Amino acid sequence: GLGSGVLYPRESRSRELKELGGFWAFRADDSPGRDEGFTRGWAEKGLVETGPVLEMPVPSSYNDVTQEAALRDFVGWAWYERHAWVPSSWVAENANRRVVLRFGSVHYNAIVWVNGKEVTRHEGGHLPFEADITAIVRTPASTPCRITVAVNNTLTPSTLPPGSIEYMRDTLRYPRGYFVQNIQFDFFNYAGIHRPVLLYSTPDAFIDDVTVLTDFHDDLGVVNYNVSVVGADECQLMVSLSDREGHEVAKGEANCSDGVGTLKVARPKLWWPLTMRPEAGYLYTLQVHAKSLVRGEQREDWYNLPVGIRTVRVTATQFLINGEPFYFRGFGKHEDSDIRGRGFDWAILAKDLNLIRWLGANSFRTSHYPYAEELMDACDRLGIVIIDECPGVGITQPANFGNASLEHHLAVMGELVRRDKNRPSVVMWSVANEPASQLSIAEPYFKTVIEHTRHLDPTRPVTYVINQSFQTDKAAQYTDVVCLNAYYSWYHDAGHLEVIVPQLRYTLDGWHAKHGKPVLQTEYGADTIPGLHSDPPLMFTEEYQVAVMKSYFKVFDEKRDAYFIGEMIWNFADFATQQGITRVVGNKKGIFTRQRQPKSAAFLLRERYWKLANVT
Ligand code: GCB
Repeated sequence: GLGSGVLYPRESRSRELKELGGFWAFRADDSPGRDEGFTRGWAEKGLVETGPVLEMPVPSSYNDVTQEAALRDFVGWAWYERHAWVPSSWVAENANRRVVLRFGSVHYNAIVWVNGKEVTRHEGGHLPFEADITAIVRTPASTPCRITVAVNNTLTPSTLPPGSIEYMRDTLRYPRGYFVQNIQFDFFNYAGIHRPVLLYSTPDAFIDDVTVLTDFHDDLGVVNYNVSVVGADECQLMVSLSDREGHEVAKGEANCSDGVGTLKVARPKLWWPLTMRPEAGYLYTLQVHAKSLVRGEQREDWYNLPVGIRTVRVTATQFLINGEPFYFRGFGKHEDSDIRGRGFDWAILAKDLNLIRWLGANSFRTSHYPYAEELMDACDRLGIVIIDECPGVGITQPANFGNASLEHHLAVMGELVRRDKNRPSVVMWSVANEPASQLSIAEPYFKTVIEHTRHLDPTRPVTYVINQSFQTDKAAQYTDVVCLNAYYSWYHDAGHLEVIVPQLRYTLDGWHAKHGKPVLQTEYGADTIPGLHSDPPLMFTEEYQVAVMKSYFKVFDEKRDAYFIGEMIWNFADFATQQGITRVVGNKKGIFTRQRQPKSAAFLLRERYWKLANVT
């Protein structure tokens, strides 16, 4: 629940962690009702004891790892299990520690058992959740505990993203039991344990959450902190801020009962986006030290939080970071790669970061769901600016605007803000991508979601990404920035490059005139099969993608000094989608292939982004 923090687990003097990556036992429940795991007690009896298992890597999507089409397209409960030793120093009688089992993300619904006892459930992929399992692993100590996870990727009209199951009962045309999962978004619905699983341990009186808000005036940096400690009868907080070299630049104390205070830093080194200053992504470290009493005994806990001092503000025409106009040079991305699907991978992460820097880009949008914390950490460090999007993609049917949808949407924004609130890289929240914002119901719906998000975090602008026209959209009035997706000469006027300039000009001007807000192009592009060539350009060739880009650039440059605050091409790399007649083994709008090799477009974008880096 949201009653607690979800701090990224970091080692410290008082905190230890243990990664549970590697092979887990795995079985997809292909019984007709997909319910055998529950009726036959797989969690209670053990997965290995109740049937055949595969070895499944964690983290990874399970879909592309085997040769089985049925597993690639599986819908329903899939089960994972492994054993793990809990270090005895964590559970010894006088250890006075707690043991937490944490999942970086599991898609979509998850139920977790330890030694056959349910310890937590979580709805929704892409966000972390955890369970305090101290009581269960303490007895009997010195045996490995058994961790079982059931994962269900079924989407409904009120999940985020939404979907629906359609049963085909006409047995003349379909085999018995045939059904399809209809999804309302353009990427493959990968499933499994997608991000690292950890066991970690803290003292039983522990730092549960830290929130920082930063500001600066003239030559004084301000770091407001709010710390909550759980499990202590009494406690004192010592906080100190040190610079990159480890020198303390400010310190303070607070009583845990309120846990708030302000640190002041003379001549602060501000957090700047990549290429805006020679030194980008400057991070201080906030060391939080809690000294507690539990039943008269002392406890100490330490947690170190990276802190970037920066401000974000939006005017009618500009996006300001540290008071200076910021122009987004970026793209939409996906967490997507061969074999692992949406599974976290350090090598893919490193490659993507290197390509971002190679391009001279400074930003991206986490289309269309929150990305791994390991990536977010790197962006904080490197000065890469992020529009942080929740999984609100495909909200296109009236059935997706009901109370259950809204409640879940609000809860997801709560979880997202709780996870990413301290990140300097995150400069804006996106609550949705291309919703049916022309519907009347969209107006109160997005008013509520956006106001809720602003209430959770008054310091960052809030937006959603629009594919409606300025005449039909009903909810942009509630956003801080107008974010637009458009595919001129692609989905409309296919092949007619000459429509791009007039249509884009008309649209950008129309949006700005109507709302008096800065406008950002969050998507534009063209599918491109690498190696296809034609001059004059034809759709799907590398030349066509380049020609589309050049036409957009013309208008972007016209509007840049007026109200136009940035460009994000769709997409960084090719990515997997569900099968369909418009997708040739996936969406091919990447400027890189799925294997991260450049198409012609990548070189053009690189030239442009570096040129813009030097003028903006
Ligand atoms: C969009 C969507 C994105 C798609 C893209 C496309 O507008 O936001 O998810 O992949 O168009 O290529 O059609």
